[in-house]
Amino acid sequence: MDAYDLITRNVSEVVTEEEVRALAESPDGKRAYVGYEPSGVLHIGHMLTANKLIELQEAGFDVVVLLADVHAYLNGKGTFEEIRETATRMQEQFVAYGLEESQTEFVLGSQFQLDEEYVLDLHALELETSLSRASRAMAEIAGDGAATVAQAVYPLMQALDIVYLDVDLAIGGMEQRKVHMLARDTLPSIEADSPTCLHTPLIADLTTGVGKMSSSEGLSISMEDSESEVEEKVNKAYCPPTADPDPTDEGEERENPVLQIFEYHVFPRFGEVVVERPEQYGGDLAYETYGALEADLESGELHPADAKGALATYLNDLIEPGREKIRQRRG
Ligand code: IYR
Repeated sequence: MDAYDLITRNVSEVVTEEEVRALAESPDGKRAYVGYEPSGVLHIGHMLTANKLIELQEAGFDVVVLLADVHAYLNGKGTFEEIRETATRMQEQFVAYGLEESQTEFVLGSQFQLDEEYVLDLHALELETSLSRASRAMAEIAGDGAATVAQAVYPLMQALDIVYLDVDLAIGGMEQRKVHMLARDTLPSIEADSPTCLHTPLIADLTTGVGKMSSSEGLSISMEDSESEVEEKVNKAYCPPTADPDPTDEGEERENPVLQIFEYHVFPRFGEVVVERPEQYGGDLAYETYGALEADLESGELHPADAKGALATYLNDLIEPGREKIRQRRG
């Protein structure tokens, strides 16, 4: 796989293709980053952008993980002390999950976001941005309810982080795209370059296939789940024999979350998949590509229950080393 294909594998959007192609020509030493509001438990949504960071490390990028403590505070996630403590735990979990510690720079937002120069640049961006644009950018990050002034400042700080962390590539889930578009439009006003961005897909809600999986609502799989919890959750997942299910009666779009997790988590990290089946049901099935597995589910060759059994096994393999490290550190 060439560098461009590795960089863009499984992404929903690149902004812009031309800019990413230019980065792919000499990725060595280029800097890519993702920012996360600290939360104690690494869940499958974090793991999706982390998979991309691992691939970017393979492609030669230096990776920066921003533990966005000030952002979490502005988004109402708790007191500063609580958020700081969770940031430390989150960093440990990322390393346990597989981010190479020696190749990853972890930065706490408050280390640079309170500097005078940063704050003055922030005010310059505030002058350039309407409240309605800022709150639209936050719609998918802030959740429901009336936006606060803090939530309007948030996306401008996220834009500025790209400049202050001196990164060449900003990564985020699709819910971050409007913040990144705002950054592309407003950063030139402070004589900074428009950032190049990659957006990863969102995994649908596990039990309904509607909307996006969230750790605060519905079922989410996390690094702290036990093996049996992972099995139970995957068992409850929505998995019709197609990658393109019909909308709900209310007209809401549905996805197949089991297939999405195979595509975005299992194949990128394991390369191939073996679905174990007793001889009487046809014996094991081996897949070298995601497409082959999807085709078998659609044709009926692979039963959803067998697909779920295999998915739980692979997910458990993926999070087991991290679980073990978390256990050890807690003593
Ligand atoms: N908005 C992110 C957190 C975040 C991301 C970046 I990239 C930043 O520079 C700052 C914050 C979230 O929703 O978790």
